[in-house]
Amino acid sequence: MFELNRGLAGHVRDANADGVFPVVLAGDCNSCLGTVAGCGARDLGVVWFDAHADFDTPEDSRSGSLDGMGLAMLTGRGWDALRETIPGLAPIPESHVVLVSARDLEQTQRDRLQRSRIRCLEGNTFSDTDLRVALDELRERVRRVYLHIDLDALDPGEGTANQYSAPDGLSSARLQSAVARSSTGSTSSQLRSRPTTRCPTPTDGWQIRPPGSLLRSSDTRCRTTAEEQSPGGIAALGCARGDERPRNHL
Ligand SMILES: [Mn+2]
Repeated sequence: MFELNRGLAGHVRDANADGVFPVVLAGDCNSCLGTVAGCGARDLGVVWFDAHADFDTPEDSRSGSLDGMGLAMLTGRGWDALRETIPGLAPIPESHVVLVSARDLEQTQRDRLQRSRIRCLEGNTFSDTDLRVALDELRERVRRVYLHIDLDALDPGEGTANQYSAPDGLSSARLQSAVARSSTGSTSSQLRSRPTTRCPTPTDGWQIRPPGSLLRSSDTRCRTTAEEQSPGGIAALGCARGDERPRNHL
């Protein structure tokens, strides 16, 4: 995973240097590490859509799942030595993170979140005003936003993104609206990238690319596919194999 993110950081950095908007389609939320490293952590905020907090460290995880540690690592907790091997990666302050739709939380995970400075808008219980206030406060602290979308933020009634989907998530319309709000006022240079996760089905015709691969705006075929299949600008996930569900928590 760390080796993959070292490579991803370089691709994202190159895309930014070329003036290309980076959209990372990944089957693993830990792609956040290489993506943020490639964009640079300075003045960067994070809006993280996910049914889960991904805020465990090896010391406090009960599952041992590395995929449940992405946001913890991004904010500077756990795997210190290996994180340092990702060029350009620096911790994002917790106060620069808005976590949206997390609800599949053990009590210890909930307690850790509450002790942190991460702003959490839980499940589908928050109002549009709650979201607007959280985003306004974030914009006062940062100049750019890294938008991370794990599609298990969606309610299972809308679609099942992975085997860890949980009830009481967002409707598709609400997710798209929230993503749009998160992007409002951002230029392509301010909204640095949009990693997304989604498990494609064999029949839906999405372009599949290896985990961590990068779509560049010059790649007309893939860009068009993502836009066509994802009205509202929510892009797709590339899984390792087209008809295989992710085996790990996203
Ligand atoms: Mn998740």
